Amino acid sequence: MKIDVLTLFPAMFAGPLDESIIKRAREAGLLELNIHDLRAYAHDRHRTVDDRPFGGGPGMLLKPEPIFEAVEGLARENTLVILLSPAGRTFNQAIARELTQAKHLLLISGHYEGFDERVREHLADDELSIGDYVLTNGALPVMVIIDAVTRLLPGVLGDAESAYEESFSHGWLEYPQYTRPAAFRGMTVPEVLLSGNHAQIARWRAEQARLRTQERRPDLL
Ligand code: JCQ
Repeated sequence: MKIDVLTLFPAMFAGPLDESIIKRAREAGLLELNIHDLRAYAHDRHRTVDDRPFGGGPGMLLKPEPIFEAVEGLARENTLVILLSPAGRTFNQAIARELTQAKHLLLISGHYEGFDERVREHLADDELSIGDYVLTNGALPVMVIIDAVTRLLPGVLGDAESAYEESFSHGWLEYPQYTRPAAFRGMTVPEVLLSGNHAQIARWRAEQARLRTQERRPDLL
């Protein structure tokens, strides 16, 4: 998969996507990631990317010209253009799976000042939020999407890492887990897990997962 990112804060992307599983995916050629500075597409020598809203009011808006020209330069026939902002549909695991089907994503990081509406109407295929809170800009949401999608690409995760996906995609929270020592500072591991009775262990885990889901995330049941 190829992912291009358009942002006012390219420096924020150095670090998080250069570690661990995402780093491995990039090195293996499973993910080709390029970060683009929106200011590079500004027209004037002050590299202006925002302006005041028609009709008045506080704040500034991202001007349409730099974003349109950036997208026209970066998008291909099969590109999915996605805006990140609190006004988008809320990202989840099902949307992450859906995005793995795309050959090319172009993710556009919003800003607290907002987009000119023509960007939404004529450029974007979709608009995503990562949750109901407000951030200073869309760089972190873009990185969240890249992380969630990349780990689902074929060949990125090893078998052990894939197992967790299974349990979450079945819709229940994980059951409690323990490793050695069986007794630590007087805190002990549930007896059933030490019993060697695998059928009983499976029943206990299913019950614990259901109880925990009922308690913490009844919306998932
Ligand atoms: C994304 N949840 C929160 C903030 C406006 C118009 O674009 C904007 C983008 C942002 C940054 O994104 C978020 C966000 N999902 O705050 C305001």
